[in-house]
Amino acid sequence: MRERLTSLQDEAAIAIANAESLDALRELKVKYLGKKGELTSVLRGMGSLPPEERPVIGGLANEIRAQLDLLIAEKESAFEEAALNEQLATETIDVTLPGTPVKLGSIHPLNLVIEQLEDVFIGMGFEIAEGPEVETDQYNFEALNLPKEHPARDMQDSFYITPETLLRTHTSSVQVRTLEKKEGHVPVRIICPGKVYRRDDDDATHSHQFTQVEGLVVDRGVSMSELNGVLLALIEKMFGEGTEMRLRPSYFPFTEPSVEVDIYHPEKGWVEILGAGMVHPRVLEKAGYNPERYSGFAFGIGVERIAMLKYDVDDIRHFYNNDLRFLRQFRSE
Ligand code: FA5
Repeated sequence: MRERLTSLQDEAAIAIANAESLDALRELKVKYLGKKGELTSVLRGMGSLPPEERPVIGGLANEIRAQLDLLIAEKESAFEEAALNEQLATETIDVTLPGTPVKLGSIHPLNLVIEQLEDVFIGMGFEIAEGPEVETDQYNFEALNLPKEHPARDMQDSFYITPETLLRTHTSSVQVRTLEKKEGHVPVRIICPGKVYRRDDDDATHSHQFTQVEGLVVDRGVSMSELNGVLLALIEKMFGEGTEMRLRPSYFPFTEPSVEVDIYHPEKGWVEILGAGMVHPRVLEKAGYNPERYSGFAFGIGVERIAMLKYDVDDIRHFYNNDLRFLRQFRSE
């Protein structure tokens, strides 16, 4: 039996050494070491051995199994390494090849202008406030000194959702929300960028949905000259030093006095960009601020108008059409 085992060992060792593939190796493993393999079948004859020889033969069989296992494992890893080397050789990546270009978008010009306005006002100590686009009649009109049936409501024809809820017609609704939040404390110094909606007919300079940036300052002793200074700083930062600005007397029920602000464009002439004024005492009072003690100014900037002047856009509708030929021009900003 000893000879059978050693000759089996030699035969298996040669076969393993000559195996040409991983599959062949696996077959050899089954053939020699498997449950129905040759080593097992030799060992089945152990019963016929004298009892004192059994442990010796058993020990030899185990040694042979361990040795063949080792040979197989070594050969297996040699095959695996060779396969990996081949894969590495055939699949090398040429890092000098040009990559697939990633298509980069651009910031929308209206957002560009909003970001620039935010920078200007944050530099002057303003904070950014927010308010809802679906607004109550109370905040959009009533609290701004615009009771129902007030003729000035016609200046801002609205999209109503219910008799008491509408799409806000201006960002001025955030004025009262901010004052209420501040609960009578000063200073109040905020801007609020956002979308607004009106039943205006669309044309080259008007849209039924557009963007405003509201501003509000309330403190002791705030004056019209401070408003003038803030507007001048704004216009110089946005359009460059020496840009001409003019204040025209106007009317808003929530400011007194009220002005509209135009800037001069060499080709377009005077263009209105915002409405502003000193906060009406009644608005302060309704929001819990004593108008004897505090005063303030507010303004509402038309973002599209600024963008049209700054980037020479001749039709407001370009901002909403998502034409890539238009939008790509703002890539490098
Ligand atoms: C108002 O909306 C006031 N809430 C502004 C204000 C705020 C006054 C605070 C006083 C104090 P007005 O309706 O004029 O005002 O709009 C302000 C700006 O929004 C205009 O100067 C203009 O630049 C822009 N605008 C108005 N209507 C449209 C429209 N249909 N399409 C595009 N821009 C518009």
